[in-house]
Formats: sequence, C-alpha cells, structure tokens
Amino acid sequence: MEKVEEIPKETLLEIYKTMHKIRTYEETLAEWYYKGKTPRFDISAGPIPGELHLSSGQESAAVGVCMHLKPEDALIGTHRAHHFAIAKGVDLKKMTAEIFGKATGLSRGKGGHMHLFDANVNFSCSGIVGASFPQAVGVGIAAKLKGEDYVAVAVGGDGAANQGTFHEALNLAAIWKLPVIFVIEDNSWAISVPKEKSTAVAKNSERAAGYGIPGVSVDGADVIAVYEVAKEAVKRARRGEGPSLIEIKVYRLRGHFEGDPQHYRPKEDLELARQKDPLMNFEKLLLEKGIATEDELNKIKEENIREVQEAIDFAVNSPYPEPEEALKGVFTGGE
Ligand SMILES: Cc1ncc(C[n+]2csc(CCOP(=O)(O)OP(=O)(O)O)c2C)c(N)n1
Repeated sequence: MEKVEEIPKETLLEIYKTMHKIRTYEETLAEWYYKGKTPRFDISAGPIPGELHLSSGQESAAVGVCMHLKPEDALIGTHRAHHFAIAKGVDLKKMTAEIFGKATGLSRGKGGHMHLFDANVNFSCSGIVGASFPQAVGVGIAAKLKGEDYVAVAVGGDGAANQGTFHEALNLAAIWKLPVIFVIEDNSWAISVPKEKSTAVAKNSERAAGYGIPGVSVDGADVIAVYEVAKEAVKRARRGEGPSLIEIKVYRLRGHFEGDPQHYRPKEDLELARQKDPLMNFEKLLLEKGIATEDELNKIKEENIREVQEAIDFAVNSPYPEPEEALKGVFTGGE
C-alpha cells in the first residue's frame, strides 16, 4: 500500500479540496433546509421541501473511490448521495437547483435531492434502497458487450446490503466477470436499526467469499486507505478481471435525515463519529506531515466557500418550473 508521502501533493490536495467542498456544501444546504422549518419542524415548508439525507462524516468513501473514476465510468448512488455526486463531478449549480426544485435543475426540478441524474458524468442515484446494485450490473454488461474499459460503481448502505438485489447482483457480476465495484458504506445504522441487529456477519466484505470475488473492509476515517483499496478494485475491473466488494466503515455525523431527533443513538456513538471525522483527520495529517501549510488549506477553503455560494445563489435565483412541466418527460401522455 502506498504511503501518503508517495502520493503526489497535487493528488492529496485534490482529495482534501473535494472532501472539504462536500462538507461545506452540505453544512450550507442544512442551513437553507431549516429556513421555514423552524421553530416547528414542517417537512413541507421552506426552500427545500421534503427529506434531506446528508453525508457529513462519509466524505472519504466518495472521494477515495471517485478519484479513480473517469467521466465515462458510471456511479449509481443511494438516497444519501451528495458526496458521491460532487466527487464524480456533477454540475454543482444544476444539482443545487434540482435540490431546490427549480426549472434549471438536473431534471428540471422534478427529481429532488434523492434523484440526481447527470449524463455528462454518468451519475445517478435513487431513493429505492438496494436499487443501485442491479443497475451497475446492467452498466457492466454493456461495457463488456461493447468491449470498452469503463467500469460501474454501485453504492449502498449497510442496510441495503441485506436486500435481495445486493446478493443477486453480486452473483451475476461474479459469474459474468463484470467490471463492477460494489461499495457498501457502513455507517452502523439503517435509519434507527443498528447493523448488528440486521446483519449476520460483522463485515459485509466477508460476504464476497460467497460469490468468489475479492472483499475488502477499510476504515473510512482514513481517506488514503479508502483511496488505495478503491484503486486496486477499479484497476481489476478495468483489466477485465471482474467485480470486487469494498465495505467502508464510515461514521454518520448527522441524523438519518435532517430533523431526525436521533433518540435511538447512544451519545458515545456520535462522539466516536466526531473522532473518526475523515476531513478533520486528513487536514491534521497534511499539516503534521508538512505536506500542506495552513495558508494553502485556507486558500482551498475559500475557493470552496465561493463555489458553494455561487451554486446556492444560482438555485435561489432560478425560477420554479411551470405547471405544464409536470406533463413533460413522463412515459405516457406527455412529450
Ligand atoms: C426498497 C426500500 N425500502 C425501504 C425504504 C425506506 N428507507 C429509506 S432509507 C432506509 C435505510 C437505509 O439504510 P442504509 O442502507 O444503511 O443507508 P443509510 O441511510 O444508513 O445511508 C430505509 C429502510 C426505501 N427507501 N426503499
């Protein structure tokens, strides 16, 4: 495994920049989400109506994996997918407009935060838990039939790993040696259900043996460890050697959804998440090893704050779709 000193500084700063951008984006989004929803939480009120699942604390999974992907590679995320969308290079302005339900959004405001699609970088996600796995298998079949070297990444949570789709997809990808990387983000919880109550093995990576494919478990508190593990899995898929399963142990810094009172969650669990914060850990590492200076990191932070603000401004100032838009882009009776 490469040591952090052996990775080019440019790459390390890109990893930092993307992780910090994701964190800044989501913290800013949360502020906007609560506008109109306080003091009494009303999920339908405010500029971002509906649910909002944030990924704070899980940035390392997205950045560690996506650093190895090209725009041609497909990534299929979950209901909690902003971090993967940003790391995959989804247009931040259009993504934000989509989350605000505006006509300038990725899907003209009809998808919302759980249904982000950007064909330019082959990104998609959905609110159907476990839907990503078979979709990635489909992309893998297409790549193999066309003889091209793009890969598909399917992301799911520890809860999703108990859906039938996960097991069927692993089996099919394994027997057909498809270029698919299955990523389980284990944040210990499926809403309020702890992993140990739903999953018979401690690590989902152990399940890979049942399908004859490599399975690796990695600590998401260390983005470089994720980066290294993902590098091998992507290379293997591109070489035509078949799928891999990676379980990334991540720590959820916020509730399942915004507004979640988290009564089910022991205080120590949140405390652990704070200690395992991959962004804080990586920033510390860059400074302690003398890889970057505070000034360099501050400059990156300022650039991110500016970019996030521009995306929010774009969304806020964009118009809502016209009512007729509801009949467009549908399967029957529309255009
Ligand atoms: C097929 C399906 N069943 C149930 C739900 C309701 N649901 C939404 S999120 C969630 C928990 C998912 O947990 P996990 O896969 O661990 O992801 P996390 O939310 O922890 O990121 C459930 C059951 C759903 N959206 N889709």
